[in-house]
Amino acid sequence: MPANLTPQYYKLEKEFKAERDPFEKLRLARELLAIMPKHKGTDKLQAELKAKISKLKDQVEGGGATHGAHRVDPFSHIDQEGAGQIILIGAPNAGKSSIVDAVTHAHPEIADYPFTTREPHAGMAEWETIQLQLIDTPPVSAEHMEHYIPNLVRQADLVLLVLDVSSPDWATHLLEIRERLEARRVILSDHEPDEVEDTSVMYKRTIVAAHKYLDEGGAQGLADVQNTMPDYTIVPTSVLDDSSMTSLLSTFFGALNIMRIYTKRAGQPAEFRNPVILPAGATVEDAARGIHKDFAQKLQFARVWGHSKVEGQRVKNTFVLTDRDVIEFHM
Ligand SMILES: Nc1nc2c(ncn2[C@@H]2O[C@H](COP(=O)(O)OP(=O)(O)OP(=O)(O)O)[C@@H](O)[C@H]2O)c(=O)[nH]1
Ligand SMILES: [Mg+2]
Repeated sequence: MPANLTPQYYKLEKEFKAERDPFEKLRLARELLAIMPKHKGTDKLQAELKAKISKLKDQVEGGGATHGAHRVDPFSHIDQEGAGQIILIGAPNAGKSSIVDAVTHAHPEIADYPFTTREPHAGMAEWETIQLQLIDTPPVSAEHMEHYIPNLVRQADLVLLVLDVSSPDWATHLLEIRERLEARRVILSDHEPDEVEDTSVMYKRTIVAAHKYLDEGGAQGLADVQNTMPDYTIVPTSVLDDSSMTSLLSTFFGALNIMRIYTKRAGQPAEFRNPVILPAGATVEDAARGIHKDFAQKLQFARVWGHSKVEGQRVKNTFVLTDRDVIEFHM
């Protein structure tokens, strides 16, 4: 019985065969299985593909000890730390490492020649009472993009697209970066749509750093970026302007759509150092669960102070919290 595979299948299969990165290969294999027509004629193909998926799964999950050690690409995943993971993407020399150097304790190599950064590196930035994780990456250009970059972008909460606005080349670089990522089904976007028709495509919320805006030509470049990308949040940045770095971190916090909830024990002051980080719109019950999974079940009531226009009132478990609320749980 003929398999009757579609042109779409053959196209994807070609991509699958050419892909070297195991994470991406696994994703493509699952996609292939999903679009494969399911009938007698494809039974053998389906079984083969399922075996490949299982092998790739072992590989990316670091398992499969019984099958011998598999080499896993060390750069395809960076463990999330802090309240959000932000990946910096940009052309060679745009200033990505300089930004990471300015706002975190990491000290990446910075130089006035392109392709200085060879590997991704994470650094933690402190903003008010929270920590944000920034990932510095090797540059993306028309000639080259490290194969793991799209995966890192997929896994991050937010992208910071770094454009050197003091150079008129920023527009060409923007186009090249977009094209490179779109070829790997990652679309930099001013917002993440609620629904996407093609689930293999990922839209990633992107903030733009109009970097080196204080340099010669920077003011014009900034204005041009604002005109070209009217729907994006654009932050003028320069390592010569400390306040621009603080604005950047505060913009990240806003775009992450999260809130900080502080806890207190009855009769004691609130603990303002380690907030519970929750998605905006979370409830008292979500906050309890965020601390411990048993907490939510045992919870009798809570009192909330702060920005939700309540001052220590008893509230229901379904009460919707606001950023910087203080909560006291009663079990
Ligand atoms: N004038 C000025 N120079 C900057 C600024 N930010 C970075 N630079 C300079 O720009 C050059 C490139 O900076 P990097 O931070 O290494 O750029 P990168 O994007 O990490 O470069 P690659 O690792 O090659 O992709 C260096 O000479 C920096 O000193 C800035 O805000 N203003
Ligand atoms: Mg760099």
